[in-house]
Amino acid sequence: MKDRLEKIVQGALSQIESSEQLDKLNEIKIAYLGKKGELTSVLKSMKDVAAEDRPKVGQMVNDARAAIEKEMEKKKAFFERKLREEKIKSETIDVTLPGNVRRMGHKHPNSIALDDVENIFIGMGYQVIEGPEVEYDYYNFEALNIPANHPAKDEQDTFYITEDIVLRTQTSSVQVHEMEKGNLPIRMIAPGRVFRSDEVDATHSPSFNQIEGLVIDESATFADLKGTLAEFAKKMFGEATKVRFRPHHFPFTEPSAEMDVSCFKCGGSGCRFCKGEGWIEILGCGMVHPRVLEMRDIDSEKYQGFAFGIGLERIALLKYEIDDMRLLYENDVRFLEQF
Ligand code: 2NM
Repeated sequence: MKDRLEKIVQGALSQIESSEQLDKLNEIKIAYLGKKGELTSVLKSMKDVAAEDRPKVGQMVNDARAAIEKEMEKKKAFFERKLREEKIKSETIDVTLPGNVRRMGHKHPNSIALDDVENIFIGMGYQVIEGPEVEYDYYNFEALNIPANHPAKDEQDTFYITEDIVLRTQTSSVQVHEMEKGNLPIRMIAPGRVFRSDEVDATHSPSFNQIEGLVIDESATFADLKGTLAEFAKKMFGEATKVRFRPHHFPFTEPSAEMDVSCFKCGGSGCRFCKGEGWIEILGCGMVHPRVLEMRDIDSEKYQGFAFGIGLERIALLKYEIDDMRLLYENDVRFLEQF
């Protein structure tokens, strides 16, 4: 009997020893200590043991059970500790790992340049006013003193919808609408898309953006025009920027001029950026032609105004040193990400 018990205990202990997970322990428990287990069957055979030996054998069976249970508890505690350690390890957060990169959206260089221009003029008390891209020939040309035989009206240059409706070629049409309202004085800029029948190349596109400015009051002079645009140039291209005005011709202004800024790359000494000139052409401007005022029933003896037109893409290309206008329209993310 003693041998049998020892064998059972040995068998149980070696199985416990070699078990590799919690489930296995349960199987061992059932196999040895369960209702039909090996140790239980020993107890059942007690009736065959002589009465005087029964207490001793009973004690031995109890010791065997205790020995197996003790080892089982030890192994169970070992498994539980191991599981807990594995769980803690798998849930550990390494706060020193680099973060997941989130790609941010970017403003288009045109939008950045437009925001800059708008903010400068808003700071000088101008209103930002928008208007239609499809316009009557009258508002786009005639009201701006552009005669019927002017080359700009040629079908080669202008997109015609009908004989008297066009895609606007300049945003001055918005200013004609504003003058028509008759609320003087006017101090406004009109930003927006304009259309000209141009072939696409590094400096041309059939659709681009303009910002046209208009001031009309009882005292606006060419000196005000120069002071305003010189201030704009400083704010836009840096405080060291100088300006110069060259006589020009536009049908809607008299006198008219083009304004250059000193090259903000070389400061005016001449470099590749300004093609050795030291100056870069930025905009056209002038005093509003009296005929343009009179057509809108504004008394040109009492009121005068100045106006200017800026190409937005030209400013964006210069400011960000982009050498091909087409890049502004392709919306290649690799390009846009740089701004
Ligand atoms: C330019 C150049 C010079 C201009 C004129 C007007 C208006 F409506 F008052 F007649 N708006 N914009 C103007 C003047 C535009 O663009 C190069």
